[in-house]
Amino acid sequence: MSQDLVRLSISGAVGIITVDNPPVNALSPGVPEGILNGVQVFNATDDVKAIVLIGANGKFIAGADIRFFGKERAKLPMRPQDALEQSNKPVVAAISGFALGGGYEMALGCHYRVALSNARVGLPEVTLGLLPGGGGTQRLPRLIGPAKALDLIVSGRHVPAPEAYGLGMLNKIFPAGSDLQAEAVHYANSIADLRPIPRIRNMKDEVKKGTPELFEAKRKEIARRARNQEAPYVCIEAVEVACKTQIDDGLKWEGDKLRYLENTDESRALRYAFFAEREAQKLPDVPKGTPIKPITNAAVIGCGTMGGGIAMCFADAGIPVKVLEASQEALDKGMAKVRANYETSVKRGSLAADEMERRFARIEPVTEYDAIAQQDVVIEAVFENMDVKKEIFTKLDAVMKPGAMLLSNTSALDIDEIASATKRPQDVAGAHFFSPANVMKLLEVVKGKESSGEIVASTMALGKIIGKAPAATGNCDGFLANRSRAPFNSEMVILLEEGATPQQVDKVMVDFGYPMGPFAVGDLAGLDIGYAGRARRAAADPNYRTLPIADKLYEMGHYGQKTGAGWFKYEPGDRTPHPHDVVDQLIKEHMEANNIESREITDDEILKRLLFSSVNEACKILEEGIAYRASDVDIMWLYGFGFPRYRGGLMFWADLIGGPQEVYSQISSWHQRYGERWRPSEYLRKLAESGTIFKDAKAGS
Ligand code: T1G
Repeated sequence: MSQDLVRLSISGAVGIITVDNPPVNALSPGVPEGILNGVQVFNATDDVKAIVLIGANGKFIAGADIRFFGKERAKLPMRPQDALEQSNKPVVAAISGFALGGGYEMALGCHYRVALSNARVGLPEVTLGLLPGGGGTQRLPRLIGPAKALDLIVSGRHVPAPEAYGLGMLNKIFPAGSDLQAEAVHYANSIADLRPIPRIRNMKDEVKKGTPELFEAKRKEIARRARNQEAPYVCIEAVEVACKTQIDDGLKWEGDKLRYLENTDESRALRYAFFAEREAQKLPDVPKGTPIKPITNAAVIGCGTMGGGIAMCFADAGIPVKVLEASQEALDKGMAKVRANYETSVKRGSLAADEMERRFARIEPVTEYDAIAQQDVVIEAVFENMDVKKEIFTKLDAVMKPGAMLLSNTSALDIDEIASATKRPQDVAGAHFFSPANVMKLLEVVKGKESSGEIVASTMALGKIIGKAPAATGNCDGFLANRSRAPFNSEMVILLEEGATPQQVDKVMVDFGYPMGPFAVGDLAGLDIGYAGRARRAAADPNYRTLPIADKLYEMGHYGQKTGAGWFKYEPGDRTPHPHDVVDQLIKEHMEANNIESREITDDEILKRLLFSSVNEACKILEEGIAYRASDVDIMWLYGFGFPRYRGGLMFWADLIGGPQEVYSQISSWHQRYGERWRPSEYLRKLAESGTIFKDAKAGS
């Protein structure tokens, strides 16, 4: 078995160990054994003077097999990376594609590391709530120094080969497209007789730079981003251990910490999120192998905040895009905003000026529909008015080439009604971006009843191409994301009617892990959007629970930051939220008018009122088959609403705090107290009774 996953061959005096475990050469059971065997065989083969470790299919190794964490794993007589390091014949790691986690740790066990220029390396374990547990925290600081090692291990970022070479993580780079095996064998011959063999365990100088100040500064630097998390701090401590102890003691310490971290809720949640994002790509009702439409260029209708941001997504992905506005004035204004967005990134240092110019040049402003007729995909991104959208789709139907993807960025409107404005509803789908579109990763792909499998699969593929996390939904008011969020948005305001304050609610959610509190988010997005949505839902549903405090605040002209006040008050040029006396007065008047006694509302009640209301709605969405699976709900909440990733997502978190039974019991008691809006969904009741957990819940009753 392990021989199939790892092949041995000889080229002249060089033994070659090839890892071949599709799709990413993960270190699944059999692979570590195969590598260990290869080192032993070639060390016992007299004709072999040097060894190359390489991956098949243009990839090195993606790291440990994440599916096996939290489970019993075979214990090897020796870890392959240690055997590589102790080999009596020099070993060269030949890296193409990626060498990540345990993959790069194998390369650190080797004595030399060479790579193609388009490869990338890294130790991303912290993104899974782990630490590099295969020697990375002890070897990397010895190779490149603790400061640079800290940055890479605590961020988990992938490092492009040229940068990795500059950091000292690689010994040599070959041009992309080179014959890596041939180059690596040639390189191995050139170092075969060099002595002493450069083993990282013998490098003592770099770790002397590990001062207490360095580690304290790192702990301060990550404090906000790493709130409520353990792994980032363990990663810092691991590098500190590397600077203070013998490597074998450090390796043992590291291994113990890995076994601890892999059983934390934080790591379980992050590993779940990793797979949930990939599971979301799977469309049960679209046949595997459905052709993907070409996406070599694009068009966006509308160059407002959303349209401009969407255009940037294409430009950032290297795809030329035309942006169409009705008037030259609107176009100029929109393009100026796009340029300003790019200039902000350049000022922040996250984008090079020359790259900004290249991206900006990919966006071509146009004012005529004929100018976009030959584009492969067009995304309508004008304001949320059905008549305007239908008028645009009628025009698109008239001018766009046959087979073009006709997508709408609508956040809630009926995609079937939009498609009915065309003669090709099979080519229409929703591509719902979240604001700011060039930043937020979620792409909600909305299937119309006549959307073809091809358009749905192509829109999902579009999401991946432009670096988004796509997830699909059926058609309903608000689709999956906003419909599941709507009860949360209501409940937070209703809590004010009972005595909570916007600042208390926001603090609860920020302490839970959100980057911003929901009231502050409302002020940022604009309270006019919520007002329109509530009016639409109230018109459609006589039982809709209105929010008089929110409506009055809007009707008084308080739209949030854009008017200097909303739920909070803002000083000019300062986004810091301050309590808003008008809101306090509205709450007071509401409670007096309705004879409501203010009561002490606990933080726990606030958290569960907001999140359980959305769990219940998500169960209805699953029951109706609007969502394929509960983990898609989690992808929407992680990437669309900033739900803290180390809690896995709305449904995964609900499992952690008791699952369907706990949620059903709590919601049932609120149903007694508050009436219809808290009626538990049938689907939730069945989950509670069947003992199923949320994260495994699928569409249908
Ligand atoms: N384990 C198991 N499955 C994996 C995997 C892994 N490490 N990486 C990818 N897959 C699956 C993935 O679920 C998908 O499956 C398929 O491979 C293609 O993945 C001891 C503790 C390598 C950059 O964190 O970042 O080593 O959906 O769609 O876009 O110190 O996969 O097809 O069924 O993502 O080309 C550290 C995780 C592990 C790297 C490729 N390593 N992987 O991206 O393909 S912990 C990582 C990735 C560790 C040691 C520690 C990406 C990729 P399916 P994909 P891609």
